[in-house]
Amino acid sequence: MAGNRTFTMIKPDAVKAGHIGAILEKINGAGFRIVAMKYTKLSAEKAGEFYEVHKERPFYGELVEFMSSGPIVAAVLEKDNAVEDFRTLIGATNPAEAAPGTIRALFATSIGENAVHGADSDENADREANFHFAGTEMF
Ligand code: 3AN
Repeated sequence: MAGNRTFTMIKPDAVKAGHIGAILEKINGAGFRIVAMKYTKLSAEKAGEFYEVHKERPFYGELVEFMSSGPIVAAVLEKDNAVEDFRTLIGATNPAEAAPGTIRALFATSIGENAVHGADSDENADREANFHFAGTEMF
């Protein structure tokens, strides 16, 4: 059923700051169902592979280093219109521009360390979910 799943990560900054519980509460409160979830740490190689689309961007090295700097929570979420609704829930990439009450407005500290990732299309949600989870780990 295309269109009803998205992929997210709670990033190392938010994990380190102790925000896992509060962020999951916002996610559940917004009506998302957890399909898959794991507490894990990306190697620099895996982070580089995950963010391959940003390889030519000037912040790529910094992004890979940050995303492999500590544990993360990776999850697949389900809801009608999941990708778009989750992007609305997390707010703009730059927390200074994120709407009040969004996850990034509440928990992110900078454009680079912005608390959560949200897939930006159904196609990427699918690719990212399969990058982190086997079919037998999604329920
Ligand atoms: P989003 O995460 O909102 O989809 P993208 O896809 O433009 O934003 O960027 C992916 C990730 O790269 C962001 N979540 C952020 O961690 C990092 N990033 C984006 N823009 C910058 C920037 N100008 N400087 C440093 N890191 C950035």
